[in-house]
Formats: sequence, C-alpha cells, structure tokens
Amino acid sequence: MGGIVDIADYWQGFVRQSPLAVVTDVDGTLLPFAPRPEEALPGPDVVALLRELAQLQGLTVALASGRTHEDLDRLFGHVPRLLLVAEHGGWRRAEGAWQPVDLAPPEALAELARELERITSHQTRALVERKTWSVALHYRRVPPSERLGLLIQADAVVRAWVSGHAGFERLEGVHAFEVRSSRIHKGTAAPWVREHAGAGAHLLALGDDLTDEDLFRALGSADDTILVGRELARSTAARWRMNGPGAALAFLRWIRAVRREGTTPPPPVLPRPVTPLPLARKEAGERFKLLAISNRLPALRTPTEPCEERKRGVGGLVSALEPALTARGGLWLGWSGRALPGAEPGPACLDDDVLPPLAWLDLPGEWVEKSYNGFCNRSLWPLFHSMPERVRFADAEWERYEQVNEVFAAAASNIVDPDTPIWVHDYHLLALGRALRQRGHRGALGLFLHIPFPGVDLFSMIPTAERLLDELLDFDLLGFHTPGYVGNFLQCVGALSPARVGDDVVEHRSRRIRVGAFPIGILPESFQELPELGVAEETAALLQAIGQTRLVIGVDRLDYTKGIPERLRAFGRLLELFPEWRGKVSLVQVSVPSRADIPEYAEQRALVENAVGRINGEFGEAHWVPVRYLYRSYGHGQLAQLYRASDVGYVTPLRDGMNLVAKEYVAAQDPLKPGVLLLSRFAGAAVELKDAVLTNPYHSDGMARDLDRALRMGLEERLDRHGRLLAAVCRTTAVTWAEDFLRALEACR
Ligand code: GDG
Repeated sequence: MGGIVDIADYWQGFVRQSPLAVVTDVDGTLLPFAPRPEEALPGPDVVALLRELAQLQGLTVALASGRTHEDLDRLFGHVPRLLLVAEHGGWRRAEGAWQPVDLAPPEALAELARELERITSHQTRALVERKTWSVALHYRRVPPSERLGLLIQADAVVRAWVSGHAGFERLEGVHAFEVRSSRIHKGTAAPWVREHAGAGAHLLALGDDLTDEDLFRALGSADDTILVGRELARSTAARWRMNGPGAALAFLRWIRAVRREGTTPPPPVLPRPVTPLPLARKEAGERFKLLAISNRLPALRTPTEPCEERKRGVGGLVSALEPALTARGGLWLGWSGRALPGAEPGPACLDDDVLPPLAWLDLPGEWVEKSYNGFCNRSLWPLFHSMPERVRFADAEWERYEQVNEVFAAAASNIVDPDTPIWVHDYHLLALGRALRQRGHRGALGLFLHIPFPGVDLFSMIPTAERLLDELLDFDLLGFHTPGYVGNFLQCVGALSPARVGDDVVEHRSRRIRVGAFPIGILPESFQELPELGVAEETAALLQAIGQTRLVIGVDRLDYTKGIPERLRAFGRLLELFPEWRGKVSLVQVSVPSRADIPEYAEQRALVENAVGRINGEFGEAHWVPVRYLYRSYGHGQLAQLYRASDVGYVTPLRDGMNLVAKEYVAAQDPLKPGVLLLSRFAGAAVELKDAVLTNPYHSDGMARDLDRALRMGLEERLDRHGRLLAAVCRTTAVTWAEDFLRALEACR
C-alpha cells in the first residue's frame, strides 16, 4: 500500500521511545497453536529473545495470557525482569510472588464446572479446566465425529447457566470456550504494566484472539496495537496487523536490534495498517483493473501459506474467480461477515498481501438482520426458488437492502477508477448497478445471478418488482445459469418494464443490456485426485462403518431448497416398496450448517433430524444403520473420496440455480466403474446433465423407484451415461464460466 517507507519510519520512531512496554499474548501470538496447550512450549530462541528484551534499558516486557499462573510460571517464571499476567489479567507477577486482583472467586462457577464435567464424563478427551474466575472446556482432542454431540450438550448447559448469572461472559477460543467473570479482562492489566514501566510509558500490545481486544481497547492514542493472525472475519480495535507468530517474533527481534544497536535496516516484516481504504485510493485506482463484488469473500490466504479453511472453499465461485482476478490484476470486495454494534457501517479495509487482493466492509448488525437475513434470505431467496409460501416482505428490510447496496457502491467507487469493469455477484446486490451509476461509474457493469430467476407470476409478487427490474437494467451484462432463467428474466422485462426485449438483449433508455446463459462449473480435475493419506483416514472410518452395503450419498448446505426431508422420505419409501434393499443400502447425508440464525433453517434442521430418526427407528437393525446423517462439513479431498465410494449421487433439490454437487459427483467417479447420478429435474444442472437419471423430488414414490433403478443399473449403461456426463462437466468448467463472462463484460463498453 501507499507509503511503505512512512510505515517503516513510523515504527523506527515508535520502538525507540523510552520508557516503552511491550505487552504480548502467548498462544497464537508468540507460539503457534499446538494440538494441546501443554504441547505449546516456547523454544530456547523465544525464551532467549524475551530474556534479552527484558534486560534492555527503558524497555519492559509483559506476557498477558489466559493461561493459569502455574502454567506461565512453568514456562516463563525463570526469565528475569519479565512481567507476567495470567488468567486474562486476574493474576500478576512483577518480582516475587503472584498477586491475584481484588475480586472474590465466584462460587457459582463450581456448579457450572460440575455440570460440564458431568456431560464430559464419558468423553475422556474433553478437558474441563477450572480457573479462579472462569471455567474452560477444551475439546481439541475430541474426535471430530464426536464434537458436535458434545458441543450441543455443552452449549445448552452454558446458555442456561449464563442466562441465570449476570456478570459472566462466554469467550470462544480455538477448540475451546471459556465462561468468565466479565470483570476480569486483559484491559485491566494495562495500567499495572504502565506503572511498572515508568511514568509516561508508551505501550505496544500484540495479541491474536478476542480476549486481546480488551487490551487493545484499554490503550491510548500514544500507545500502539498489533493484531497477530490472518483471520479476516474479525472485528479489531488494533491499528495494525501481522500474519502470525513467525512475523510477530521477527518483529520483536527487530525491536531488540533497534534498541540495542540504534540504526538498523527496516524490519523484515512490517505490520500492515488495518486501514480505511481512502488512504490507499490513489494507488489502488491505478492498480486494479477489475473489481469483483460479492456478499461474502473467500478466507484470507497468502501465496506461500494456504490457510486450511480456504482450501475447503473450493466451490465454483472461489476457484473460478481467484485465478481470473489474479490474472487480470483484479480486486475482490465483499462484506466481512462482521456485524457491528452501532448504526454506522465500518470503513472499507484492504488487504493487498493476498492474491487476489481483498477489500471488505463491516455492516451494522441491524442492517445485516434486515437486509441479509431479511430481504435477501426471507424474501428473494425463497421467491426466486419458487417457494412463495415461505416469502414475506417488510418495507424496512427492502430499504436496508438498498442501503447496503449503496454502501457497497460507495466503497467500490473509493477503490477503483470510474472506468474499471465491475463484476457483481448474486441476489444480495441486485440494486448495485443503479447505485454505482448514481456515483458516476462509467465502466462496464455485469451481474451474475447464482440462483434461479423466476417467471413473472412469481417475480411480480415483490412489492418493488418494477423498481428492482429497473435497477437491474442499469447493468450492461446480466448472466444466468440456464437459458430458462434468461427466458424468465426477459418475460419479466416484457411484462413489467417499458424496455424493448430481443433474444439476448434488452434496449432501455438508449442503452443495450446483454442477457445470457453462463452455466457455472467446477474444476473437474480437482475431484479426480485421490486425497492424501492423513485426509483419507476419517472418511475411510466412515466407509468402514457402512461396511458392505451399497452407498447413496447426499451433500448439501442445510437449506430447505435442497429437498433433504423429501429425499429422506423417498429413501424410506424405497425400503418400503423394495424391501429387498433392507440391510443392503445405506444413505450418507452430509449437511453443512448454513444460515443457522434464521428460524426456517433451524426448523429445517429439526425436520431432517426427525426424518432420520424415524427411518433409522423403523428400519434399522443391530448390524445396519439405514441413514448416517452428518451435520458438519468435510474437506474437499474427503468429499471427493465420499463421492467416489458411492454407488448413487442423490442430488434432489426442490429448486437450485445450478447445483455444483451434481457436477462434482460426476467428476469424482472412477471412469471404469462409475456410480449413477440421480438428479432433480429442478436443478439448473439438469439442463447440461441430461444423462443423469432425472427425478421429481416432489413425488416420493417416483423418486424411490428412480433410486431403485439407479441402484440396479448395469455397468454398461453406467459407463455410457458417465462418459457423456463427464464430457458435459468438462465442457463448461469454473474456468470457462469466468472467462466467458468476463469476455462478454469486456465487450460491453
Ligand atoms: C449457490 C446456488 C449454484 C458442500 N459441503 C461441503 C462442501 N460443499 C460444497 C460443494 C459445492 C458447494 O459447497 C455447494 O454448491 P451448490 O452449487 O451445490 O449449492 P449452493 O451453496 O446453494 O450455491 C447453486 C452455486 O451457488 C454456484 O453458482 O450452483 O445453485 O444455490 O461446491 O462441494 N465443500 C466442502 N466440504 C463440505 O462438507 N469442502
């Protein structure tokens, strides 16, 4: 970003001040996370660095951790002059003995600890840790397949307890959570450290987790704060960021050099500002040649350090957009996923240390509730999926929706020049074309809709249908998955707007708007590679539990459009209509948690769980569980392995824009003995994947018969269908989709 030299100069000046105190968190900041806290040990180099820093004239070093004081003593107690702060500020040690703060340990916590110990009594790998003012549950070592059950129980206990005890809060950690008295936090240690550092001391705080925010907030304008770690979806009061413990240690070594030797070269790793975009505007405008805008962003990554969460998101959008943006010098803007407490959106921020560079903004919680949870997901989502009975409208939600679109437009026009092409994604941002034009944007504007576009009878149920359509016509290019959705859109324009409609073009206010089908795809080769051994183990255990039975697989976000209860019902009908399958076929349903704070989604979860219980109760036997239901997500490699091991890919949404799972299932098959894709007629994918067994998810008996047919299909027919399906999946991939759309967009102006 602009002014790198200034940043280096700033830090040279800051770290030379005396007296100066460096206050740093331990786990995740100085030491990388280890599988167990007791394994996270400081190496001799870390201890030596702390020792040398603590000896320097005018410099005080304090460690502020959530660990117990016994723990900190064991790890760092032997380092002379080091200040130690344990239990988030509750215990402190300068020289001599540890001192607790003056707050009686809350007796009620013992009761919570007992409850947690009770529910973990069968789970030897969970650990309940009692501290002075808090109780923590560590579940890092609990096998992933058992975590969910444990967390559901623990969550219920904690929720009930916290609601009955004022003055306590729950803190989320990495594979752990803690319930703590809210009067104890790291911010309370700041004056204590300052006092020990000497009058007028400046503080520099480093930390990675939410408990460090208390410390950041407690510091003043003459102090400074660095958030360590690359997590994007996280609000921070820190002014600077660094990538992780490696970077933090390098920075501390540089401080040692500056204070010991005076003049030194700039630090090898500079903290980056958690910066409002306007600072970067001038340079960014010249640099970014294309802007993509979507509601959410992919997780952060640097070119050298892929982050695990990101590797999971190999869905079509991310895998297609990342290379396309990177190749064109593009930037990706989205909502951070953070909901702010106040009424104002946060400033847009930029991270150009990743490829492609990412920009994001925070939105007020009330806007998220009304726009995202409201108009997007309780009006547009069900309506566009032809489920009008689930739709409801509220004027205030539509207003917030337009406002969110305006905030995105403001951020976009702050980062790129008015001539830059912009590619907008999905139903959250349908009004963005209008908002951008109102801000004077001249470059080509394209929108791709990832969900179906409904016919005019449905679309006209939107109270602001005409206005929304008119806003859409401010884009230059409108892309949909299938010709059917294109037809629906043109039908709506013909019926609700004065614009003139052609085959693939709309003429409106002397402008031509191109409309076309751009079917999204996947990266087929990424589903053909076998996963690494370590990755495969967990799925192998699942497959082993299923044993010799035939396998049917369903994989979806837990969403009512995906037709999961209907799918289960049809599976139950299969076992009734064709009893010969009992004991011989199993259904594995992977349901990825989604939009869990919207009531319809919680309801859907209960429906699915009941249906699973009913089938397993009615048909299950000692040696056979008909349905294995997994409410969790799997890694990309594990999914590929599950697809490949399954005889039938059971992909039966009630309505779906495209459905990538269908394409992934095809790509993952062994070409010599492929499984059968059973696909809903109402998925956009059915247009290209005509050689699947197409089924009607609203008709249980029919779907049960189709499932029976898929399970019985002979090798010759399977080979024949699979060959054609694979050719279709390889014809329109994630890459061709992005390239085709961008070519059309570039041709627009
Ligand atoms: C929207 C539209 C359109 C699922 N479970 C796991 C996992 N997934 C991945 C799948 C797939 C993706 O999520 C789901 O994509 P879909 O296309 O099936 O559905 P939506 O999420 O509803 O997507 C849809 C799509 O946008 C693209 O335009 O096709 O119609 O609704 O890639 O593999 N991925 C991993 N672990 C899981 O457990 N790693």
